[in-house]
Amino acid sequence: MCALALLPGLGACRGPLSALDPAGPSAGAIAQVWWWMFGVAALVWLGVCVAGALAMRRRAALTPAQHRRTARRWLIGGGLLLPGTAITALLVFGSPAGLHQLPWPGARDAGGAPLRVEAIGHQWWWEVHYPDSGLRLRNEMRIPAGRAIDVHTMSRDVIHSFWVPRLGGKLDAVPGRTLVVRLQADRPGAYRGVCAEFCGTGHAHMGLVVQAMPAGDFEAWMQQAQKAQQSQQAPQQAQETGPSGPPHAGAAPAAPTAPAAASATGGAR
Ligand SMILES: [Cu+2]
Repeated sequence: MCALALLPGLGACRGPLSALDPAGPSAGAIAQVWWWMFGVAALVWLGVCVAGALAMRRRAALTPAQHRRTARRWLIGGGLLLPGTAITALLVFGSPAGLHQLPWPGARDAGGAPLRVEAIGHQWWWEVHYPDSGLRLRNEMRIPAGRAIDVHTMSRDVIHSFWVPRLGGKLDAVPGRTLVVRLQADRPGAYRGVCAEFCGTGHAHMGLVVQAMPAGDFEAWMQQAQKAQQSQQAPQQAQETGPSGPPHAGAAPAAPTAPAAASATGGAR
């Protein structure tokens, strides 16, 4: 009854940072596993309640033979069958969900070849780099809706964790390593992301927004952003006399952050 009373609270599972409100196949696979685990855990909890009630019934004392038989049943049922079934079920349902988060070729590339984007963690902001175009954004990632995105995570200082709950799994950004997670947004919209690994005093404010756009709009934005970046870089290069260091915390790293062509993609939920 207590569990049933909590069911209305499940309405709170929706929201901009809820992994239970998926907006793409990668996040959907994770949510599916979560609901299976929730359902099975609820059944186990009910079973324990029933077993507890039965155990408290007044019963005649067991004979030694009955005691041995009961102990054997618990050993086989609770020690072998139950964990064996649970682990097998977890592998059957969990492994496909894990595969959804990996950059496997072919499986879900109906929207075209996966787009490679780099998410580079800094204290305390995200640098988003498009290797194909050289474009860089700050705390913002633009992607085409309906197309797989392979996010390569890295870090320039400490360990961060890249996570856009409604689009896919969480992945650490580790100094000296590059890890890859596949995201996808089924529909255009704005999806919030966070750093999910404590990385210092500014950690709580280390968020980003993923703007999923219609494919045509994304291409148009990319071309416009590249032109804007080139026009910005030209006078900068003329003024600079030394090598350019890393961008300071208050500036976007040589990148337009919000070209006008990419503004109408819907609001964050
Ligand atoms: Cu952090």
